[in-house]
Amino acid sequence: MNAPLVFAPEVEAARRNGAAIVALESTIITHGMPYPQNVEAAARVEQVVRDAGAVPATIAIMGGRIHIGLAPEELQALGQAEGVMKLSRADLGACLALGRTGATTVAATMICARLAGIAVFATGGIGGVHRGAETSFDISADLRELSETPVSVIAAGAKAILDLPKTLEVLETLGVPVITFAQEAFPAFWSRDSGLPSPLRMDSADQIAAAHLMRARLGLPGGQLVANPIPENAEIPRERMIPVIEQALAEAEAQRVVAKQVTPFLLQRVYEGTGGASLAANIALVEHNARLAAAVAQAIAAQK
Ligand code: PSU
Repeated sequence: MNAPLVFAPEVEAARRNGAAIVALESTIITHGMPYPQNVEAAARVEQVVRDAGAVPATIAIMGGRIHIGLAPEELQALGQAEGVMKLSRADLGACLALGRTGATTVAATMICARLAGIAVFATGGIGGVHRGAETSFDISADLRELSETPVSVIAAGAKAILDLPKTLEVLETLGVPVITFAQEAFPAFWSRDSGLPSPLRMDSADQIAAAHLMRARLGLPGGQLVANPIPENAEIPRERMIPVIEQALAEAEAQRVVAKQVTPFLLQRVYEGTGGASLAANIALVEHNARLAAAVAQAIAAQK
């Protein structure tokens, strides 16, 4: 393979020294949060990773190359850019070939992280099975990527705008380990408890690292979904989220929002419907995930 990768100096040094690296995605910056909170949050998440003893590598596509780690000016530019492509497995190659600017979703970030030799990736929430998928067929490519690409993804579960029971069913069918950190219930992004039991539970970064490395020893392809519940002091209880989400879904249907626009549309409507509280919660949970990801990346480096 001869992928067009370019490493930020901080990431390059970490690779040379065998230091722990945590990949971070960029769709959350361009399509998940408004400017300027998106850039501020991305910079803070990078700092959380550093403070926790690992090196952050925010991934994005610019000028025909996969950037593994962004300079502060690049992050600023990306956070304000118009017409940025939202990239998944299907369009990553096309974006690079055309020299366009692209933000990587969970699926595309996993692909790039693997190319860069990075085992751990922190985000907010993965994509999943959308409600009404039985007629729309709208299932995020994030799910299949988790079954194919050996990266552990630390998220606060799947976004609660999705059909969570169906999302867990598809992950099970695809053979993706779903590990919730330190509780029995699978979390629901803005809320700690989805009301659904988690397939697996682990209580330490060492256990998560050991499970990651064991899959490789067994020759099993694919990664792991590590669901890290949002901190208690930042959560929005499920009862408060349900009507906001229902309203957002009804508007999406009325306006016939489809395909890649669905998730950004719903996140924006939920932001408005909660008077901005969903954004504060989203930022808190990403930072929380970045901290756990740094611990898992260090545990993998130590156990290797
Ligand atoms: N986490 C967040 N906000 C986001 C996302 C994750 O806190 O916006 C992005 C991720 O990039 C994820 C994408 O891959 O949402 C899912 O989009 P879709 O449902 O179209 O696959």
